[in-house]
Amino acid sequence: MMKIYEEKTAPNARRVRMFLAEKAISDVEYVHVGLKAGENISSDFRQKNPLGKVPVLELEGGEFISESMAICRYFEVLHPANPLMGSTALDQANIEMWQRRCEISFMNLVGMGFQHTTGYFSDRMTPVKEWGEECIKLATKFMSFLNDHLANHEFVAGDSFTVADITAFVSVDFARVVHVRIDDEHQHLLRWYKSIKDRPSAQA
Ligand SMILES: N[C@@H](CCC(=O)N[C@@H](CS)C(=O)NCC(=O)O)C(=O)O
Repeated sequence: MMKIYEEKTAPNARRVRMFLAEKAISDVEYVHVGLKAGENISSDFRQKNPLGKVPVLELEGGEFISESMAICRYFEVLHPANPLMGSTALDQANIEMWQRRCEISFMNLVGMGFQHTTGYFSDRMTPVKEWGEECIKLATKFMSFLNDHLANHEFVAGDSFTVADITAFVSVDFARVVHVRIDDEHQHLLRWYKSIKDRPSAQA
């Protein structure tokens, strides 16, 4: 059976679990990797991913794939029904554009905000509190931008649920660790968030 090395609370791991739940793919064994304990930076784990990050997919043939979006892409190609990464060239480009916007200008900033303000990984990096605070500010600004975008769009990348919604949704939830929540005035973002939260995959 395929394996996914991950930690349940890690947002990147959640993106992959949500993606697989949407695709109804369940023939995967989840293997816990303790991040705080540094199991992911052990030399053994670096054989699976030299960057020492989760999630990592191990195929039955022994190949390893890391990077959440690469893992999702692998499953998208094998299970094209219910496309989450687009079918036409235009759809694929639009979804990729929004996925990257959400990942680069939101998810990664929340992650840096978390790491640099809490010192959670201070055994392996040097936290810079001011940088963390700036990242949180920028991530909060992105939520406002997303709210405006969602005023005219049902989903992040057009008319249907896609991987861009997964990245944005997981980032909103993860933002709680840095005490950022959706502003009551951001009605469009709230409407969208509630609709995604109601999907069974949000519990994955
Ligand atoms: N770009 C990577 C990011 C992977 C990543 O940063 N994973 C985090 C968990 S969400 C991790 O392994 N952190 C442990 C560490 O930095 O030591 C992806 O999309 O999978």
